[in-house]
Order: sequence, then structure tokens, then C-alpha cells
Amino acid sequence: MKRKSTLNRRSFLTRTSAIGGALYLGGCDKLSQSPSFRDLLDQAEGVTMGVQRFVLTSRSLAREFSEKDISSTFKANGSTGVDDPTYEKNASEKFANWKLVVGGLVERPMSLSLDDLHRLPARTQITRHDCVEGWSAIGKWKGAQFSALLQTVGLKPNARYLVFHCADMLEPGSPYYESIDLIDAFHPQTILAYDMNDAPLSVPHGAPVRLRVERQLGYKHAKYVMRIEAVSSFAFVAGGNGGFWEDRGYEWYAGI
Ligand SMILES: Nc1nc2c(c(=O)[nH]1)N[C@H]1C(S)=C(S)[C@@H](COP(=O)(O)O)O[C@H]1N2
Ligand SMILES: [Mo]
Repeated sequence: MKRKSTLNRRSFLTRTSAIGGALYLGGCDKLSQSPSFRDLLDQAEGVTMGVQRFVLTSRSLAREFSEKDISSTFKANGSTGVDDPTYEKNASEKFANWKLVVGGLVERPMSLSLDDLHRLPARTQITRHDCVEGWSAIGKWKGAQFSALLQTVGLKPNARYLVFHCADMLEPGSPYYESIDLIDAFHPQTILAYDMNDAPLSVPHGAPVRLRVERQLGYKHAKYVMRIEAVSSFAFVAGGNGGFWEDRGYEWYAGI
């Protein structure tokens, strides 16, 4: 009996690591067409169709809450402002003259105003924010669907990650930054949020726009996003680990 359960556990671990391996490859739907990716899944004998679908499309949604669940206070964490004259000028003008720069491996590099972002298809979601420091809060977020922004600029075929360059520095000389893969970039709950709890995003929470990437921990949700860069690899961005905190030891994939 004991031996049998050990074997079961071992085969479970084998299957799990095959799935983990497939997930670890990250990247886009094109992966599902590549022979090695399919082989990995086929090797994952006994995996249910549901799990396979999850791996292939990764469309499962983070839990959404109702209005009555919204936290009465939502802590502002990390940087709660930006010590930079250009940012401060933009903030004093309610970001009317601010532009988001989108470039890197895109067909149509562009600068978008806050109005431009408001013209993109929007999504509203009430979700729970979980910080590694051990606090959570539920907030309502509205913003441009990130997939719509990507369709507007057009990704080049070699684009694999989106890097978010922020205005603030938690350490002198090290601007905050983050990155996500194409699975999260095209996920329906991934938005560039400009509203929080039915009001324009405040400076402490990342004005004028911050990323919401709901299936990951708080530090992935880059505030004060100034520039978005499509890259084939983030190995040459800052410390090479895909984010300010990742360069200081945090996991790149911060799944909740
Ligand atoms: N640009 C920038 N983005 C950031 C941070 C930061 O310091 N700078 N802190 C991160 C962390 S650890 C958390 S928990 C959330 C906090 O978001 P909030 O201030 O809206 O609560 O923002 C994340 N995004
Ligand atoms: Mo956090």
C-alpha cells in the first residue's frame, strides 16, 4: 500500500513537472503549435482536458468581487509619489500633456495621451490585490485592455515580453520596472488602469496609469508607467531578471 502511494506520488510529480515545464516556456499561443510543446503535453499522461486547456490558453480569470466587497482603505505601497520635475509638472496638469511611449519590437511605435488610452476598449474589475508583505485589499479598477493596446501597436513576431518602465526610483539610479509574458499581456483582466474606485488614479496608487495583472502578486502591478517596450528577452534590461524586485531576489512569475 505504502509503495503504491509513493509510486502514485512520483507519477503525479512527473506529470506536474511536465506541466510546469510547459508553463515555464512562457510565451504565446504559437507555442501550442510547436512540436516540442505538444510533446511535452502528450508526455503529461493523464492530464485532464481542463488542465490542458488551461496550459494552452491560460485564460482562467482571477476572482472578481462585488461593490460591497471594496476595501474602505487601500494601502499605497512602495513608491507613493515620484520625485521628478517632469512628472510633477504632468501631475499638476492632471496629465493632460503626458504621453505613454510604446516601442521596442512593435510594428507601429507610438506615444499615447491619456485621452487616447480612454478611447481604447476598457474593462472594469473588482479584484483583490495581494502584497508579498502580507496585506491584501479589494479595489475596483478600470482601464484600457492591454490586448487592445497591443493590437493598436502590432507586435513583431519576435516579441515575447512586455517591459513596463516606471517614473519612480526606490533606489537612486534604479527606476522601477516590471515585465510580463504574452500570456498575461493578452489575458482579458490585464489592463492599464487609469481609474481606481470610480475616480482617476491618484498619485500614491500610480497615476496616470498602472498595470493590473490580476493573477500575480502586487509587485508585478507597475505604477507610474511611462514607457512600454516589447522585447524578445529581458536579459539585457537593468539587472536582467525582469523587474526591480526580481533583480533583488523575488520570483519573476509571482502567481497567486
Ligand atoms: N512603479 C512602482 N510600481 C509598484 C511599486 C513601486 O514601488 N513602484 N510597488 C509595488 C508593490 S510591492 C505593490 S504591493 C503595489 C502597491 O500598489 P498600491 O500602492 O496601489 O497599493 O505596487 C507595486 N508597483
Ligand atoms: Mo507589494
